[in-house]
Amino acid sequence: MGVVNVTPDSFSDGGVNLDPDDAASTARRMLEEGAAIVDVGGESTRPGADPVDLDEELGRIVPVLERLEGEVPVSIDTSKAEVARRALELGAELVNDVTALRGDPDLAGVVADHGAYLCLMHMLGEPRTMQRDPRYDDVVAEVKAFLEKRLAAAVEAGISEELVCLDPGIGFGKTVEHNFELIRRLDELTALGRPVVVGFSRKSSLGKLLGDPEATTGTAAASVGAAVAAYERGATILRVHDVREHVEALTAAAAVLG
Ligand code: HH2
Repeated sequence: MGVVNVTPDSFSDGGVNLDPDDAASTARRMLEEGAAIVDVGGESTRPGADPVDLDEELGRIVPVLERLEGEVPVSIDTSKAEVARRALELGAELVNDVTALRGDPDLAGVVADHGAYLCLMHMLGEPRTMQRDPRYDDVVAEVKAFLEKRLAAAVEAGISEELVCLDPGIGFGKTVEHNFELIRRLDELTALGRPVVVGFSRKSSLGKLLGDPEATTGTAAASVGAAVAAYERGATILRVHDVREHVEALTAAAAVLG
């Protein structure tokens, strides 16, 4: 899954794809490089980010999706029902909701009505405050219990279980150690029986691991290392910014694993 953030403030590619022509050509390039789907987002969820209002978010993503319709498989990274509805009308197939259907009471109905795929992600708190001293007794057990509950809520709302994938939410209310433990014990999440998505790409835990305590991003090479380890432990969808590097590394890893 390639990432295209149509935002001025995303933590690693903010501003790069703000022009819809640039965003569409980035998405097409990612498809050529081997992405199966491109995740288009109009609101940054980086730590400390402020929410974006509906018109602003629509104004960012609609022109991009209009340019991609029918050409590139699209996932829409949003928590807003109205943004998801417009995106699905414009051909998106997956709704990637970092609030796991807790943000907008109308989102589940929109996903169900369109028969769309859905990604449910774990987040502790909300982006503005989530990195202020996150604590868990057992991060993996708590993330697992949360995802199980949100999956049940999605099914209850009429979304077919076969259309749902689950994501531990790397960096969303987690310390560096929490993030690595989630990947180390990923088998406990794949045991839920749904495909697991991992988005470690360029996240600050990678920069911190490599010795910069103030890092806000991580390198492509460190991202690839984390993605390959996650893949080996059962992740099926890797959400990444550097598609070519990840496709090459994962192709080699797949050949080794058989
Ligand atoms: N991470 C980000 C945004 N959306 N969705 C899922 N399912 N999983 C993730 O790990 C995830 C996500 C944050 O990364 P990015 O989109 O690059 O930055 P920003 O939120 O600043 O736009």
